[in-house]
Amino acid sequence: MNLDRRAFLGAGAGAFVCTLAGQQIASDGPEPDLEKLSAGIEVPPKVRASARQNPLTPAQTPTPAPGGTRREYWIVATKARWNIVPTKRDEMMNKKITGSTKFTGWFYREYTENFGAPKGPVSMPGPVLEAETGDTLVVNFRNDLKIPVTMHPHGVQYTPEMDGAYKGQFTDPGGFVQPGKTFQYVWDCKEGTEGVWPYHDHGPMDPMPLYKGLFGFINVRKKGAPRPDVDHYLVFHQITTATSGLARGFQCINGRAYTGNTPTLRAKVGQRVAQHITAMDVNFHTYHLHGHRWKNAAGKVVDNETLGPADSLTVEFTEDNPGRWFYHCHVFSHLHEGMSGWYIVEP
Ligand SMILES: [Cu+2]
Repeated sequence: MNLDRRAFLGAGAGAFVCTLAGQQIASDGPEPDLEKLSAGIEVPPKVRASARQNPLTPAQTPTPAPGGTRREYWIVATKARWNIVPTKRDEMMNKKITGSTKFTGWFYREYTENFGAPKGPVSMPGPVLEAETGDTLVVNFRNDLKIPVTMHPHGVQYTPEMDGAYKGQFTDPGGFVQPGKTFQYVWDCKEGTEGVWPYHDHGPMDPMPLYKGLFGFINVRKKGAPRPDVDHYLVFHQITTATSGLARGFQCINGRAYTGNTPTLRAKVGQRVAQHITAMDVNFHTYHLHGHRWKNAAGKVVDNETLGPADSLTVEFTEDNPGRWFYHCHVFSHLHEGMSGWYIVEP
């Protein structure tokens, strides 16, 4: 085990988050050198063998169900500079946020067919992968980062080869996509997989790439079901000092912290609104929305629901209350470090 003094103090004093290549990482400690750490990880045998062949695997494609569609995506893992608090203000407390808020984030970025060109700017979360029950999701993934990363889905149906998870010596090629390489994931959205699910990196450096922004949503809609008028997607997570190298940590929604920087959600009275929330760190969070209420899974009317790590929640209601509202995590320490936003309803 090779710890420099700063890393050792960080690991000893801080909140433990993971052990990578034998090094303990503290979430509030210094930023680890992931490239250096990952260089010490042995390339698993099945990955070594596949690297000599065409790495974009000929799909062992599950056929879409009758009437189903093959939904193909082209996604690149990439890095870009990212500002956590672009306005430098917290509109909730009407207060200035001082100090540096920029770091190098990691992103799943959607491209046009055959990795032609980016479809838009980088985003946190990555693109929403949309399907209906009976469809097959085909995700062509290229890793432009300098360490092995993956895409691991929740909720949908897949074989172990399509798991996108590092499993030591048992790792399949999709669980260790090396720098510059591609892999084709094929996931089945059969009946019973409907819902909104997270996807995220599950490679050998998991969860640090996820902390840097490698996460997104899959939305499998039930075929034929009426669509909401508005879908909102929110990820509750933290960007820690070990993630960013910044002097302090932030409690974030979609990579941004503090009201006015986090997504400002919008809807109109009369619209059917669906809000999808997941949590992606070591904490429990709650989703609280002012001026509104909905039925939870047990049928009880609530306005605040708890999310554990990687839980996903869909809140649905018909909008009936115009005005400027807050949505936020009700863990006060999270709220006051940035985990809140505006929800603006027009009459
Ligand atoms: Cu929280």
